[in-house]
Amino acid sequence: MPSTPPLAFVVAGSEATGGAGIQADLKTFQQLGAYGVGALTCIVSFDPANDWAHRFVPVEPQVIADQIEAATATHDLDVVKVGMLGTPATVDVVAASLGARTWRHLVLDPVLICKGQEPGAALDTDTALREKVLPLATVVTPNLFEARTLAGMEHVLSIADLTEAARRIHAQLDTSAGRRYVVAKGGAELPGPDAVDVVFDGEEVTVLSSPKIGEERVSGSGCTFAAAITAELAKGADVPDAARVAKDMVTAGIEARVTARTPFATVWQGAYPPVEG
Ligand code: PXL
Repeated sequence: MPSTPPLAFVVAGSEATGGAGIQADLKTFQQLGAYGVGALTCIVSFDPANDWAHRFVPVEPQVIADQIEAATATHDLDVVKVGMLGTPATVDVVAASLGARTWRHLVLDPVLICKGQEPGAALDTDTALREKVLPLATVVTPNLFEARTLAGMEHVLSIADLTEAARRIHAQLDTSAGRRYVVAKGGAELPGPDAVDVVFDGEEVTVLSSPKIGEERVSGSGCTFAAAITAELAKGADVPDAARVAKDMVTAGIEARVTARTPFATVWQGAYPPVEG
C-alpha cells in the first residue's frame, strides 16, 4: 500500500566522512522513522594532510534556491531543519526561500564553526544568521560557543549562565506567531559531571541532564540532536518531548561512537533506540 510517512526537510552542508552535516541529518531522520528530504548549502572536506582542517566550498545561491524549490514543490513540507550555512550570501538565499512559506516548525542549528575550525570564521555568518534566520526559527539549538556568541556573553560556565544565554537568545526570536523555544546545549564543555541542556520556551525553564560520557566532544552530536528534534516534530511530538528523544539518541549514539583516523569520534545514529536486555 502506498503511504505518506512523516516528512522531514533539511537544509545543510555535506560533510563527506559521514560524521556531521546532512549525512548525519538524513541518517537521524531515517532512524526515527521520518522520510528525509534535503537541500545542500555547502561542501566541507576535511584535509587529512593538514590536520583534518576544513576545506569549505559554498553552493551557488541560485542552486540552493533551486533545490528548495524542487523539494517544496514535490512534497508538502511543514518541518525543516537548518544546519550549516557558512556564508552571508547563503544565509540570505536560505532565509528568502524558507521565509517565503509558513513552517509549522523551523529548527535552527546555528552552526557557526565546526570542530577544529577557527572562531574568526564565524563572525560575518553570525551577524547574517542573527538578522535573517533567527526570526524565522521556532526552535534554536545553540551549543556552548554558539550560545555565548548569540547571547553576547563573555562566559557561559554554569547552568545559570546557560539559562541566561537561552533567555537572551529567546528575546531575539519572533514570538508573534506562536511559542518559540531555545534548547541550549552544555555538552562536554560546560563544567560539571553532567551533559546539561536547557530548554526555554519564554516562560518555563526545563533542564535535561545525563551523565557525561567522557570529556571529548563527538562530531555530529549537534547535527544529530537538531535532526532528531526535527524528526520528532515531523511525527507530531511537542518540543520538550522531541528534545528528550534527541538527548537520548545523542547519548546512545555517543556511547556507541564510531572511531576513525580523525582526532574525534562520530555519533552512531543506529544505536538508538537502545536494544533491550
Ligand atoms: O558539526 C557541525 C557541522 C555541520 N555541518 C557540516 C559540517 C560540520 C562540522 O564539521 O562539516 C557540513
